[in-house]
Order: sequence, then C-alpha cells, then structure tokens
Amino acid sequence: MAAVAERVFSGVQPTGNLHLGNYLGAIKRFVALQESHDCIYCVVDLHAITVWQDPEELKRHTREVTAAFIACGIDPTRHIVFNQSQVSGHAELAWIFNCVARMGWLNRMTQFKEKAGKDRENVSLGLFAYPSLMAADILLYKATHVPVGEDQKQHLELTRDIAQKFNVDFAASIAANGHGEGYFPLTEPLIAGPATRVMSLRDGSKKMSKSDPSDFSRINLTDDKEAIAGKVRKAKTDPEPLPSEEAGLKARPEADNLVGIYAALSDGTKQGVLDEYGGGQFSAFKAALVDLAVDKLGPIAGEMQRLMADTSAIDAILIDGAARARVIADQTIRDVKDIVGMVRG
Ligand code: AQP
Repeated sequence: MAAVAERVFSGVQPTGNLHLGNYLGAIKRFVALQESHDCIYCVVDLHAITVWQDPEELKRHTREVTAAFIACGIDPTRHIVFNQSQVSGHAELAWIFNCVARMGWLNRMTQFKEKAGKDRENVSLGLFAYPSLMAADILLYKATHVPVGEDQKQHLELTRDIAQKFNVDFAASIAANGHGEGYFPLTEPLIAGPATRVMSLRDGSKKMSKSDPSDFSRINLTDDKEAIAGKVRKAKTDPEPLPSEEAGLKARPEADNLVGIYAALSDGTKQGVLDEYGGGQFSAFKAALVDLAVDKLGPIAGEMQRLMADTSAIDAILIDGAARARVIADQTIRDVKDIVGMVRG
C-alpha cells in the first residue's frame, strides 16, 4: 500500500436539532483533531435525504450544522468544511462501491434494521445503500482516521471491507496505473472517551437521537439554561446514591450516562467524576451537571445564533470548502475511473 498522509474525515447529517450526543461523540472531537491532522468535515445532505426531508428545512439544517461546526471551534480556513452534495464525487464513488459491496454485507447493518423496522418494503433504496455512500465519503479523500460515535462502528468496518475488496479485485489494474499494491487506505475509526454513546435522558437503553419524539430525551445545542436545567432535573435516575468506583456503574445505565456526560464535558474521566460525587445523591450531582452543561454549551448556542443571522456568509464557507474538497475528490475519481476501466477525457 502506498504511504498516505494522515487525514481525518467525518460528517454530520442535517436532519434536525444537533444534540449533546452529536457534540460529545463527534463535533467536540473534530475540534481537537484539528491540531494534529488535516481535517475534512462534511454536512452530509445526501445521507439526510435517505429519509424524507422538507426542502426548506434541509437547507436550514445544513446551514445550522455548519454554524454549529464553527461555533464549536472548527476553523474552515485551516480545514475543509462543506456540504456533500456540492462535490459530485461522493455520489459517483458511491455508485462504484455499490458494485463492490455485497448484498450480504449490507443486510447485516444494524442501523438499517433499526431505522427500517417493520417497514422494510417501504423505506428508500438509499437508506439501504447508506453505508456504501458513507464509505465513498471517507475514501474519496483517502481519509485515514474517522472520528465517530459508537453507533457508526459497523459502518466503519464496512468501509474497510469495501476498500479491501476494491484493492484486491482491481490489484492488477491498481499496479498497472502506478498506485503500487493498494489504492484505498484501511481507515481507522476513532471512537474513544467517556461519551462515545450518549444515551437518552429518558431511557438509558436508547441512544440520544435527533429523531426521538421526546425533546426531554436530549439536550439540544441550542437549548438555553432553563431548558437544560429542566431536562437534567427530569433525567431518569435510580434510587441509589452514585457509586464511588466506576465498576459500580455497571447495570445502572442512567447513572453511567450522566457520569459519562459530565466526564466528557469536563475533559475528565468517569472515575474522576466519581471521586468527586461518589456516595452523594443525584440532586447535588445534577445541579453541578446543569452548571457545567450551561457553561460549555451556552456560548455555542449564542455563537450559532449569531452565525445563522448571516446565511450568505455560511453559504460562502460551504462553497469555498466544496471547491477545496473537489480538488482532492476529482483526482480520486480520475484514478478510480482509470483503475476500473472507464474511458475518460
Ligand atoms: N447519542 C450519541 N452519542 C454519541 N455520538 C453520537 N452521534 C450521534 N448520536 C450520538 C454521532 O454524531 C455524529 C453525527 O451523527 P449523524 O447526525 O450523522 O447521524 P445519527 O447517528 O443518525 O444522529 P441521530 O441524532 O441519532 O439521528 P437520528 O435520530 O436520525 O438517528 C456521528 O459520528 C454519530 O456517531
């Protein structure tokens, strides 16, 4: 495999209010990686339309996710921020990957099973092919590292399978075109820290999610102090005091979730949180969690609001990012067409 520079790629869907799970599992970690890597952060609107999106809402959410990226500290001048549909290479490479990936692989994807539920016959073909588009997003830029929440682990494994199969199927052509032993890297998922899977505040067995009908299940990045306080106060807990050791959080999903959120927001560890609050009642801990969440999220909400007041400035960032992304993407598409055997001008 030819040596590749380390490059980070990740995406967020413009499908609704961003929440604490998106922030802790993904965006906060995107920000940190800017110091050590070249980063490409994408608002994945092609993924969003795998389920119905109102056209006006889709535009608003696309700009909102962009505003959130910037408000959280992503620098679109040093790194690349854009929306997926502005770079046609995502869809082109996804089609080629649809012809590399096997039905059996896609049939095993748990996210599809969860999202399609009992209505499998009626969901879009795009929802089924979603992981193939995700592999294209990542491999279009030959990204070596992808920061995501735990829920995306299986899709990252599929991305590696697709890269591997492409490299093997086309090995002779890859070599003949001067790319050595393999064309695509085997991307590493970056899933780490105390909040890789933030759970619903109402049910510790369910992931915090944009599509949960209960707004009390999640903290939105745009929630104000009153909303955050109300949601944390009402968050489901159990009658026991907090344990002093991390092992005591096992089989206590709601307590584990709140401790993990506190740890991630404060850049600490679950054990560190328990050293401070273990043995105490939830009420004191919840009050501290409200203060911490308001302290960390308040400025983000304010900045998002400021940025959203000038949508043409947000659009300009996306247009500029797309132009820079296209330079990398177009080269990959040219290479892939040569490797696969497509005549091009
Ligand atoms: N609860 C979560 N905990 C940790 N990370 C999470 N992510 C999402 N939910 C959690 C991570 O956020 C990134 C962007 O997610 P997305 O918007 O692309 O897709 P999603 O997983 O579909 O988000 P939702 O909120 O769960 O939407 P719905 O309700 O539509 O299913 C990803 O890195 C993801 O891992």
